[in-house]
Amino acid sequence: MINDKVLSIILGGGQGTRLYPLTASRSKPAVPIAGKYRLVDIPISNCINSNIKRMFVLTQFNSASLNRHIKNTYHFSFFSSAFVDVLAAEQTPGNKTWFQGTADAVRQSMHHFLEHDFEYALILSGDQLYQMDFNKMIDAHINTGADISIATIPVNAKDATSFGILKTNEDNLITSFIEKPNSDLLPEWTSPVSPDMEKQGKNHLASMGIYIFNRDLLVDLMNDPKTIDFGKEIIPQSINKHKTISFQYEGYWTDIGNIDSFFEANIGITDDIPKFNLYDIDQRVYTRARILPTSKISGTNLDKTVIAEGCIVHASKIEKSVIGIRSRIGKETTIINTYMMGCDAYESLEEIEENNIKILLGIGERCFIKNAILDKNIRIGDDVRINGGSHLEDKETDTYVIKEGIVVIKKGAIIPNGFVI
Ligand code: ADQ
Ligand code: ADP
Repeated sequence: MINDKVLSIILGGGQGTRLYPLTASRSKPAVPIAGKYRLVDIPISNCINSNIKRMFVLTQFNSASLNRHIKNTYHFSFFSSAFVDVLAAEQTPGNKTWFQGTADAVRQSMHHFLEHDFEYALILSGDQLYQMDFNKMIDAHINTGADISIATIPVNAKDATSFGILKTNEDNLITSFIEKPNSDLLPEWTSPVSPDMEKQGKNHLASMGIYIFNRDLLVDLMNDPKTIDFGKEIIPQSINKHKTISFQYEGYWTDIGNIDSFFEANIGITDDIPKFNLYDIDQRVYTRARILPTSKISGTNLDKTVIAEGCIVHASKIEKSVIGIRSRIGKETTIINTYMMGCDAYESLEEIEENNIKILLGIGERCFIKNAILDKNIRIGDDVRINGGSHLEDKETDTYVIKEGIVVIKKGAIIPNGFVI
């Protein structure tokens, strides 16, 4: 059964500069995560699991890879009204600019949404890792007679400055809201939270950037072209004017907007009990069914490591790492605390011979790689040493970027034998 009252709008990303260089040649929703998925699979899967099967993904760049992934992954029955459509910023006679912000992205795409019947618009962020049943939030929205609902989560003071912070009354009505407050303002912005959250020092209530709007109100709010962002204008201006309700969530939720949090979220899935549970059959994460062979591993000591399908691994040791689809790793290589995204294709023995390829796709022999993200289709030669960590300064070269100690090897980069970072 499809929830035919709700239309989902996934904010796929602006220019994605904080995730550079992973977004150098692809839009943010297409960034590969957890060895075999892409960022956009998370909100799409949450919607499918909540029976919301009409989705628009708004993105600044119309990347071929995003369209290809969505087209190849989300096939719905011919007889169903379900769809996932990508809407990229487009020039029309009335609109000559790119999306200026999140509200502007929704405004510019409004004519596409209004072709569909819906009562509630569910607006989601494209760069968050979480598993949430949206039906509970929709029920609360309807039962409280809200105009707008915002999903909220308790956070600590360190994180609070990166989020919209709000206060509620005893009926969960939001009474005040401030977008990304300075730390000196935080003492005025605490909220009563559960004893468990209190113990973790999480006594500020943050917006998760997940909103439900009643259709007519959204149409109305989008009529004002001066409002650019939900967080900066639409939400603060709606408090005390429209009935805006907080729907408090206490499960795992993380924003993966920058390299540091992206890295942490990926490595996090190697934990004994990962906070993001890919093994929950009721909360499946969907992605493209690629029909790859099983992975083949020889002589490797594996510890807390996740290996996707189609890999050929001869490494001596892999620890606390995520190894993506079709990865090839040579003998006597050690990999620690690293996210390797994998490859789009295999190289055949004929190709290697005919093209006289010296450095093969994947990682060569006797390498040491630690604290790194290896984008897709990289070629790392033999005896390469990549030792990421806080001792390294931020830097960019043709083949890699260092951000907060994490070495990011760019997509398709060739790292010669013996290279040291
Ligand atoms: P931010 O995440 O900082 O805060 P923003 O940068 O506007 O807000 O991004 C929200 C979502 O929209 C992200 O998924 C982003 O990729 C996407 N996005 C940004 N610009 C876009 C554009 N031009 N076109 C399409 N998509 C775009 C917001 C709220 C805070 C809240 C946090 C929770 O403003 O109040 O606390 O989300 O993460
Ligand atoms: P990304 O967005 O991750 O940077 P793309 O989606 O653009 O990458 O490319 C991935 C797709 O391209 C894969 O689905 C794969 O089928 C195809 N592809 C890329 N390189 C090759 C290749 N050398 N041979 C065959 N297919 C390829």
